[in-house]
Amino acid sequence: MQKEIEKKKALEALKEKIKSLTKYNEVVIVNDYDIDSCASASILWRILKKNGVNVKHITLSKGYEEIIAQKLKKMNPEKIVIVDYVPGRKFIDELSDMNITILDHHMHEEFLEKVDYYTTMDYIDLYAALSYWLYHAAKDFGIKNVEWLGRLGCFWDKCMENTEFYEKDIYKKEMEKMLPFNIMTSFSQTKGASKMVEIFDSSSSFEEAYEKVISDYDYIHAKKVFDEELQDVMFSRKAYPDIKLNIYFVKTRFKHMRVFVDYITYQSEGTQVFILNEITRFKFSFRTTLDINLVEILRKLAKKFPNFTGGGHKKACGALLFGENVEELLNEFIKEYKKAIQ
Ligand SMILES: [Mn+2]
Repeated sequence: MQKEIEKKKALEALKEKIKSLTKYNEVVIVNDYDIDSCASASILWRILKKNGVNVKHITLSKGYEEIIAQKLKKMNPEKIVIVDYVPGRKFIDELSDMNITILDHHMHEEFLEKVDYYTTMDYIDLYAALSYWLYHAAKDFGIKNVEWLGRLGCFWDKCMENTEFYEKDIYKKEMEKMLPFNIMTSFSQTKGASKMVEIFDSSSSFEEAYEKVISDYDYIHAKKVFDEELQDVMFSRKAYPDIKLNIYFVKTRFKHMRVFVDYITYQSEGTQVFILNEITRFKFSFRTTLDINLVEILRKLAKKFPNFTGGGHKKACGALLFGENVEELLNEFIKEYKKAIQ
């Protein structure tokens, strides 16, 4: 009951935010590379367009913030809306003269209060995709037929269980059908995601979007690479069965290891850590199905290791380590992790 009230509050506040966006003549929507972010961008695009706003899309991703900041300055739109993405401090400072709104569902970050900032987490401790919230808000703005986008977002943000979309074994049952979307957006830094948003905008059903994805030349190439690389990733596994922990070392031509992270964790129980060696830094993904808070563990690690930074959701986090001390960090992680699962 309490949850229902909070859910309603989160939704009402989101609708207020959207309403404030419809006042502008031109809006640029900035999205991340993942499916939820692309789906969110497409739902918001539909809503704003229908309400007379001139809307453009831009895809962002970590490592591209400087380029995109310059691009946005040149475009100089009346309003910038960032969906489902937590930008770096520098990005926010760089664009301090511009009119920015952030629509998000990650854990609240204080430094984002500098701009107009909305996260569902301020209203409800419920992990649901941003596209899920936008799908539910869309009806009020005269947009129907976007349930499939919210559903896709929930599937790839792995939060079906917190929504009406959940059924038993849904991840296993639908993996093959959903996988092409994730492969397409993860192969390139931003190109696949831009294409994904375009496909979402121009499709009126899941089936239509699916057909467009699987017949895309870039997708066909990426699928081949995915099949080859998956074998190596599985082979790299270091298992700690007594504490339900697996550590994977990823080597990939994909720009985002998330495609492997998702594919493996969706079929796993316990906690999975993925490490990608990017030469100048190590990239981490943490996932768990256990009742622990990964964000808290990462915050503790960041205090001990100044060259380590990370965050995200309780059960899914990303992090970066600038340096060589991976082993030391992993040992510390295992120590904190053991405390947390007790
Ligand atoms: Mn998301």
